[in-house]
Amino acid sequence: MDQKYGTYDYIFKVIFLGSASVGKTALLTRFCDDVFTDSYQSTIGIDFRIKTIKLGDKTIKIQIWDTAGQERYQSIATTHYKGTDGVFCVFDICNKDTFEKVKENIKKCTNIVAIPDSCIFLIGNKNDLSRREIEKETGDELANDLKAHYYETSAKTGENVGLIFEELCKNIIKNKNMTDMSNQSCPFKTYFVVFYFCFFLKKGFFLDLYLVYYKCFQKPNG
Ligand SMILES: Nc1nc2c(ncn2[C@@H]2O[C@H](COP(=O)(O)OP(=O)(O)OP(=O)(O)O)[C@@H](O)[C@H]2O)c(=O)[nH]1
Ligand SMILES: [Mg+2]
Repeated sequence: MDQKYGTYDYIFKVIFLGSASVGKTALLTRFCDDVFTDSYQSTIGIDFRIKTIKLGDKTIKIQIWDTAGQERYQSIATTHYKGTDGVFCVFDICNKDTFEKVKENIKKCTNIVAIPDSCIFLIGNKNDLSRREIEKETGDELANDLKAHYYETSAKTGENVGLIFEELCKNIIKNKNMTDMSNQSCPFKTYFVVFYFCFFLKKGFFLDLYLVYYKCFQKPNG
């Protein structure tokens, strides 16, 4: 279903989660500005950017929230989880500790907002480095376990950075369309049952028929 708001078809809220220094801000900066810096400046609290992309004939505005990995800012981050459509949970493939925090990071978010499994992406970042501690298969296994998707990226080279945003947006759209369809089919079934109930009771049949008809065709999800 089209959601036309001005010059774009969809607007989604996407959030980056993960331990400190895994490359959340670097991925965001690579995606929004196509630049990378080697210096590390930890995010304080939370930050956000907006980027518009084209997916086929649809224009999608993505509101990207970048949380701080440092523990002392976690309470600030959790207040911004509401309304999230999709999640990138990032770990550093060269740092096992950050991989072991993944489940905890996802749980903190999904305790506050319900996010479909298909809209949770596990991201193994820094795959330009050779000193990896987490193999690709291990990342895949955890993603399977979480029923999430797994991608390896490099904010440094830009590998897969555009792809993860496109794939996440596709999944969010797919999920929203499925939800719309199930919301629309249900009221019709309900009114159909009410109609037959009225018919067999033969009480005020024509009035009931009129009410059922009116409610069914007035609006799809009324
Ligand atoms: N080689 C390499 N270095 C990276 C990559 N991504 C990030 N870095 C480096 O890792 C360090 C941390 O990156 P940030 O993006 O600031 O990490 P963060 O996850 O935002 O950290 P917090 O804001 O503290 O939560 C920086 O020095 C980056 O240059 C990558 O893909 N490859
Ligand atoms: Mg950061």
